[in-house]
Amino acid sequence: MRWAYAGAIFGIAMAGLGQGREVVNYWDIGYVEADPDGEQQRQVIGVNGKWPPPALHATINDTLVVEVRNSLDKPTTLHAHGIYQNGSNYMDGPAMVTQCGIPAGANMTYRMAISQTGTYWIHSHYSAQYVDGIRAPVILHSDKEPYKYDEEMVVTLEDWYHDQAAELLQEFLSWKNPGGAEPVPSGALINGVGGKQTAKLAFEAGKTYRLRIINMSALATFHFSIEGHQMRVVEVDGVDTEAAEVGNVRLAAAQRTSVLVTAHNSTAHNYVFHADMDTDMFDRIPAGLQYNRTGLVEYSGDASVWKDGATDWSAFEDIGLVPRAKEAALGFDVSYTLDVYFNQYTDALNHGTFNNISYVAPLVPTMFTALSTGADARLREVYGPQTNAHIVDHLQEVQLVVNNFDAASHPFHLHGHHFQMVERGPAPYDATYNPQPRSAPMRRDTVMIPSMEYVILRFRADNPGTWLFHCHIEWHIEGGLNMVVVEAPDVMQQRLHVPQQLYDHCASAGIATSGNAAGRAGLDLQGLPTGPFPYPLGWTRKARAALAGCVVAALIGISAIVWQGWRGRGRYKRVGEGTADD
Ligand SMILES: *[C@@H]1O[C@H](CO)[C@@H](O)[C@H](O)[C@H]1NC(C)=O
Ligand SMILES: *[C@@H]1O[C@H](CO)[C@@H](O)[C@H](O)[C@H]1NC(C)=O
Ligand SMILES: *[C@@H]1O[C@H](CO)[C@@H](O)[C@H](O)[C@H]1NC(C)=O
Ligand SMILES: *[C@@H]1O[C@H](CO)[C@@H](O)[C@H](O)[C@H]1NC(C)=O
Ligand SMILES: *[C@@H]1O[C@H](CO)[C@@H](O)[C@H](O)[C@H]1NC(C)=O
Ligand SMILES: *[C@@H]1O[C@H](CO)[C@@H](O)[C@H](O)[C@H]1NC(C)=O
Ligand SMILES: *[C@@H]1O[C@H](CO)[C@@H](O)[C@H](O)[C@H]1NC(C)=O
Ligand SMILES: [Cu+2]
Repeated sequence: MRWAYAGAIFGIAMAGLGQGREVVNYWDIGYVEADPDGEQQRQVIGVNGKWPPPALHATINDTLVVEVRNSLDKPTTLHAHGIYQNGSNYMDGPAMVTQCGIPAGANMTYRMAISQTGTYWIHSHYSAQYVDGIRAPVILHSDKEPYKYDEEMVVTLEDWYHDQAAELLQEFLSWKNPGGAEPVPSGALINGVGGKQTAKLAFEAGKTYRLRIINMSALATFHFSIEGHQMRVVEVDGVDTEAAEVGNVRLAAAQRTSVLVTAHNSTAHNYVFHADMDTDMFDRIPAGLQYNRTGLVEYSGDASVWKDGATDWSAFEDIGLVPRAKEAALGFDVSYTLDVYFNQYTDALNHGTFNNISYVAPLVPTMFTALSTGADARLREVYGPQTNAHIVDHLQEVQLVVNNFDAASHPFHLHGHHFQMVERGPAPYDATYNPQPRSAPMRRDTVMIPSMEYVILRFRADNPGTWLFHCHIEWHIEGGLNMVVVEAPDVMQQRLHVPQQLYDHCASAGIATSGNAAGRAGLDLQGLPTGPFPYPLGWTRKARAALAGCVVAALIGISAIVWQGWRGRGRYKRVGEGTADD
């Protein structure tokens, strides 16, 4: 008792200085076997010999520490999705943007000062690794929650694949898949269970629950609803909102929503809840795929299930929500328009692109280039033609106009910031149309943009660093739908002190930590791979098929050594890939 008391005093004393506790978690990341849907045992990536990885909890002003040991046979990294990393860009995690992968067998300490509250998640940002299961909730508690509730529960929704992500990726990025059809999941998991098992939420009569719903999908969007219960949205992506009554919530990959649900006073019935995957994104629906999952809100073990099947699928519009902490719409000192297209490129693969540039990782992580190139760091060219770097100055108000010209919806995520959703409408956005900005626009960190619509996003450049902006569908990240905001490189150079371990990881992988994207001085980018490029205008489908056919025929006839050579030349690195030969 004495110790607990002393601990509490200590905690309060520290909080008085504006500093919380240090919350240390040990994460030994390694392979484990799991069979969450009872349909197929497979190798997954877990933590401390278990899967799913445990949720992380911290309170505002704490320092959240994750001591990682990489027990995989390949590099890994962790990205705490939605956490600002203010002054600690190097803890953000995307490989080849802010760090090299943590080499197999090495360790890394992620230290994150927590200045936020709400519902977040953490996942590997190395290649398509998170699809293999290395993803977990991060719950950041407040000392003064704006809403009263009796208990909280985390509800994770994720699509699940029976095959290894590396194999799926190979099939996705293949000349045999010129249309870019994404791998269709084998099923969906609710709180880590699927197949014939039923996820249960235990409710007690009369209590009010906060459900923190997190979409940890690689591809699927979910619609969530509970039969016979009202839900009130009170948080999206860590931003507290005015309570909004809804029949269902829609969550695209990487989005989070908290809803308050008040339990009935009677325990006479249990109720069905729904988590339906939106099949619009699926190229095909394999026989037997259970895309509509249900679970049980359980009041009593022997109560009958109350069913009327009535679910409210009315549209859920996040842009109509109102944040509790209201901020006037920002203006903009700089505006970048980003046109989203998917097309087959000259390497015969289908690529996701912003302004017809498909992202290819540089040879030096972008943060190290920003830190080591002095005044040149303000030139877009030093980051190389394929990183799609966009430079913004310290404290500028920045506008991103994103036109989604693709046939599918995409959830876009900006690292390091919450952005305001200022406006949306049919694409393309017409700059002469100057809409009256919303008075207190909603903020979040991941926005779903439907096909042929635009969204205008604004944020203040108050967090010096290199921040990825990308579609959060894992297959599209790998297909190149990324770009980097290089925010205030001059201030980064003054303020960021990169821990030695990051340099060591790069050194052991043979990756340079200074110079331009090619690791050279000035604007000499010799050695940096370029392309793939769009096909020249006028190239017909047939001509492209013929070119792809030629490449393939040539490859089949050529020896393995030449194949390796071709692969080395034609290959480009994507986010998350450390070395050319992994
Ligand atoms: C967190 O720090 C801020 C400013 O330093 C302070 O106002 C707030 O009370 C602190 N909150 C907690 C829970 O310690
Ligand atoms: C990594 O950490 C583990 C345990 O925390 C330790 O046993 C091991 O020696 C460390 N490895 C390296 C390469 O520092
Ligand atoms: C999760 O996000 C994906 C991708 O946008 C989406 O297809 C899926 O329906 C979402 N799941 C939920 C439960 O919202
Ligand atoms: C449950 O009972 C309380 C107290 O009698 C009442 O205020 C509340 O409205 C009831 N809730 C429901 C959902 O009927
Ligand atoms: C799945 O749920 C959707 C609503 O999200 C509904 O329109 C559809 O009919 C359902 N399909 C099946 C097979 O239950
Ligand atoms: C980008 O590609 C699209 C689709 O192929 C094309 O319509 C557009 O004109 C291109 N934009 C630029 C700036 O080249
Ligand atoms: C980062 O911290 C500075 C103060 O040190 C603050 O002005 C700024 O708003 C913060 N930015 C974010 C995104 O948290
Ligand atoms: Cu996408």
